[in-house]
Amino acid sequence: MRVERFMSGLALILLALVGAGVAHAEDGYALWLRYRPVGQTWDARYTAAATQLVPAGGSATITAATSELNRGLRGMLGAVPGQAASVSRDGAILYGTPANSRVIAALDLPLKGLGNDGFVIRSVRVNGHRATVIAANSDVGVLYGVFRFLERMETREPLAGVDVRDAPKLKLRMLNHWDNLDRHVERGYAGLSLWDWFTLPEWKAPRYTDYARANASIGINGTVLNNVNANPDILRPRFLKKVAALADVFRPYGIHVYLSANFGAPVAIGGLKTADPLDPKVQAWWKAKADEIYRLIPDFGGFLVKANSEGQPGPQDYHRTHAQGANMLAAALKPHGGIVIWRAFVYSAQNSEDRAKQAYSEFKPLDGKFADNVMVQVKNGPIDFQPREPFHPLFGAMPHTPLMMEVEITKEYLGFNTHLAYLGTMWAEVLDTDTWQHGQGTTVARVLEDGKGTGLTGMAGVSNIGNDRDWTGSEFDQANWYAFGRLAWNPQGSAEAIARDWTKMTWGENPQMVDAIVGMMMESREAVVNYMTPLGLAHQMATGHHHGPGPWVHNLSRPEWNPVYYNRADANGIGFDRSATGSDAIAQYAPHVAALFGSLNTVPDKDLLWFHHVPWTYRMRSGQTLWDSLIDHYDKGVATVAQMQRTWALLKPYIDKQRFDEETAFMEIQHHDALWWRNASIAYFQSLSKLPLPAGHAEPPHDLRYYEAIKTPYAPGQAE
Ligand code: GCV
Repeated sequence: MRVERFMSGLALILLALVGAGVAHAEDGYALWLRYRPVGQTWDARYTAAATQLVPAGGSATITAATSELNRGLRGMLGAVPGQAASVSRDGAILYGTPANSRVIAALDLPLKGLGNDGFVIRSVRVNGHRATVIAANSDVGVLYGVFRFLERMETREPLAGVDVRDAPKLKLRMLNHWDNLDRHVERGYAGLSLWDWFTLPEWKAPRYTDYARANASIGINGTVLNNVNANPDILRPRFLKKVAALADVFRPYGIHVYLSANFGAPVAIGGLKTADPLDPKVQAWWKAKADEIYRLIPDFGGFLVKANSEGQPGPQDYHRTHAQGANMLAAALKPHGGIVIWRAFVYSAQNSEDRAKQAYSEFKPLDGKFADNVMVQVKNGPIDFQPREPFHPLFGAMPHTPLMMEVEITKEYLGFNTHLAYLGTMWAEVLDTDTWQHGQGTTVARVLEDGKGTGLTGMAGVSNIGNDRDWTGSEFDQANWYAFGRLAWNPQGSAEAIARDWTKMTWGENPQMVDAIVGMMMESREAVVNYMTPLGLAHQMATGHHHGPGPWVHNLSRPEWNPVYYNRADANGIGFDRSATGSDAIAQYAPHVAALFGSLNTVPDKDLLWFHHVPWTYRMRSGQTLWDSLIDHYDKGVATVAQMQRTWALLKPYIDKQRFDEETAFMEIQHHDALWWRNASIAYFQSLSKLPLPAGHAEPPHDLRYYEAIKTPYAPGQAE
């Protein structure tokens, strides 16, 4: 969708809207659950469909559903309908399970096959009255149905004749918080951690409930509370009580709590001399720890583990495999129904193999060797959450192991909170890609939907949530939290449809405004790719904090932490040869995919420099030289941001001042940063290629030294 398309129409519509009244100031706290008044067009219709609430059952989850209906209907219709024990008038909303309501049971709704979390929303007749029934096999399913019902109202969908039947395609839909016990959030750009460990467990801040509401509204059902670079102290009794308090708040909303476990905990806090997974004392320690946790939190989800990666301890410290480590923890959790999520994000400075190959090399031989309550969590791409990566080869290579895909909602490599980058398109791109594992059609989404006989399927998102008033550090980053939940519920969902729903709920229903915002969102991630790392480049970010460009950096202690490792640029050309003549990373993909990526004739332009080293003068399929095309992409990225700024400026009359002003300022920052990226990258690559810029493209205003000297002290989100 092109942003320009909306521009001319917008200008006209704006004229009509001026004078219609400016929306009142908002601070973003309400997220997409704003429940703003529906206005004249919908008022009568919705009011007629919401005259009475008839809950079935009295669980905390049904109580939460009732309070959400009250909140939503009060906001949208201005009044709360009365509550009744049975349907006694037209327009009742009846919600519950067949087990708790004979009326719902008698309706004989198609609940079979919907599992615990699916639901049906349907217009029915009960006791001779028109009613809407929201039914499920469990109370949590009912709650999801209630949120979907309210979302229909927020997005102004008709309620009359409604007939929705839906269930999540993945079982685990999980946030991973990289929150430390001192409340610093690694790669967090929205303030401190939400978890106030110091005042827990006594003070359960109301915000914890709002966090649970927001997650439940998009189907998220698990949360890992602490950083994968895990402080073992989280497993001490003092902290477990605090964890239990949070679990109590989240339980009615169907959210299970998980913890990142430090593999070295038996030594660090257990007084043992070893953490060797085959040592019976170590096994007994973890078993006792699991028992202790489940006494406090009966529905505890399990452990997430980062082992033997970036300095974290792990089984390899004792010459054991990742599978031996994972299975030992899995045995401790198994009697309680808990699971282990073991991360495949491993690479080593001592290993000279192409970093993109190392996780596959480590894990592929372990396929089929994990216990049936272990999932392997694989990042979307083989390196590390870059603006664009090809899909991780493990998705096509572990036919016997349930895989969870990990994406980074927080924008460590995409400009932090101030760059507008809608990540729904990025994740959908990966999910829709065909691994060819079992022939054509084995997309990453389908791989995730296959529990390999264990029933375990899932997707995890590294949270972008902090204690900023707007939760995520910017309005548009809320969209990424929302999109993550929606895609984890349905990995085959449409990024554009999700952006549209979010936009209507977050900014308002005016169709032209919605089109304009959705247009911006749909182009935004590609803009970031273009001004940061076009044509398959990756990891060109400055050292440590990853803010701003550093394509020249070559002196870090670990080779694979240096941007030059990835761009391999020299006087002759640029790009990482991962073809058969290079690192042969393509061989980790199915033959069809390997052939596609491995040949210069077929590799998509967007992945060119990821898989190939080519001369600066290489002829692209477009007829341009690579050099000219590279410059074009940088400029296109900057131009798209400038276009987004113009579109946004036109939206001023539609949007409340606080949110409008903030985004205006953030876009200024983004434009400045995009230019910085463009100029610094061109200055560096030109120092090697010695080629002139193509006609019509401006020289960088400063020399390379100027860009190399730029520092960003105290950038947020850095570990140290
Ligand atoms: C939690 C990247 C990030 C690290 C992060 C790591 C991981 O390397 O820069 O901050 O550590 O990924 O996913 O474990």
